[in-house]
Amino acid sequence: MRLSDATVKIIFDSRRQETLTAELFSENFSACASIPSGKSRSSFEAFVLAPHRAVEIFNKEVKSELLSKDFLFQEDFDNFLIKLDGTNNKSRLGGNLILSLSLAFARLKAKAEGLELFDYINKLYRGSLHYLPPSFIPKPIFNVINGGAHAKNKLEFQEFQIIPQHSSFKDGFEAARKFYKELGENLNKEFGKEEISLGDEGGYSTPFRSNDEAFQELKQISSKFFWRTGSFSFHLSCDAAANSFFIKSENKYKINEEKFSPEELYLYHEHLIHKYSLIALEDPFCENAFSDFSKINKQKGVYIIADDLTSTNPSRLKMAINSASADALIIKPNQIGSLSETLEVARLAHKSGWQLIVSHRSGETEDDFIADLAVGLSAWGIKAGAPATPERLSKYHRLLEIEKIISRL
Ligand code: 2PG
Ligand code: MG
Repeated sequence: MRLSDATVKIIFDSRRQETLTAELFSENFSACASIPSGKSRSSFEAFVLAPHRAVEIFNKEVKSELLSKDFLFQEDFDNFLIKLDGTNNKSRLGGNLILSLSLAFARLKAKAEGLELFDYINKLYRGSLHYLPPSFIPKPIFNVINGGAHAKNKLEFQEFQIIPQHSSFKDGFEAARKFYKELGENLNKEFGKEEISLGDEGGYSTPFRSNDEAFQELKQISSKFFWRTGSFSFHLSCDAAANSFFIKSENKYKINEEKFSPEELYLYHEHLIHKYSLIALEDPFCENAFSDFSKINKQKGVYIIADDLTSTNPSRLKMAINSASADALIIKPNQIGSLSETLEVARLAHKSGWQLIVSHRSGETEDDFIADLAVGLSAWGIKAGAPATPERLSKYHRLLEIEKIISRL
């Protein structure tokens, strides 16, 4: 496919920070993609180039190259940019610039082929020989209480989540909205309106004194739903994002003014997993703690999810697979910086029997690409924040749309 024009511009994300949006044009179609940004980033993520510099380098060095070529496949397009960058971590062109172009190209190509984006991704992911049309919507993981780097409160853990158990996404989404509303009303009563704000991902930020208190609140509401409906409606889960409360020089984790050795943190997690029947626990230890992850991964009945540990990077993932450090993987395209590489990581995890969870970033735009990505990969779950603010809702609204499309197939 030949491009007739290409632009990259600066827009603002949900934290009012500058980010990139790319638009690509072919003879008959055009397509855009915008880039999110993380706050609790690992050390292994693709380089993020300052947006002004990225626009400059795009106009000077990249645009004319793109317009002079004919790209038959997604991989040709992505590999061309990766080569043009020429560094290990995309520090010359920026992972953000490369990804904005890569995702816009995917949308353009899907349009040219007359495919829904999730179908286009599914075909790339499986290859035409093993093609199976997507038949379900991944479990939405709603982050309803924010802590850690995403909120100004005392909670060390970053995300306190609910996962509806409904068989349709539409019903689960409705139930999650009711849960979120009831949670807001309870917190208003307990703490007073002026003490409540929203964290970066739209979950509530309140003066809970401990992680335990936050889980307790979710458990109470979840039990009320159980009594009202007669069926078990929600699982609880969590992203501890332990990197952000790790003290490297001491090999300790700081929780509630107390310092925990990795062994003590293991026991703390074990207590929470059992007390709140957690179905998943993300980043229980810091980004290099492969063996501590392996130990907790022996726990039955709970998915141990790797995010900072693996950083959507194939060599990090191979290390985690070899040490059996987790059984589920966070997929964030901007950690690696192109769609093709994201798919490669997902394939590797899937081959090793890991579950996939496609994730947004804490600084988001209204771009809903990850909804199609999650469906295209037949992921186990999708993390897109609270069922509240517009940049989070855009993903859930696209999933509602996809559910309708799939039900007609
Ligand atoms: C995470 C993400 C998204 P951030 O840690 O999983 O929830 O946070 O985008 O700030 O890295
Ligand atoms: Mg995380």
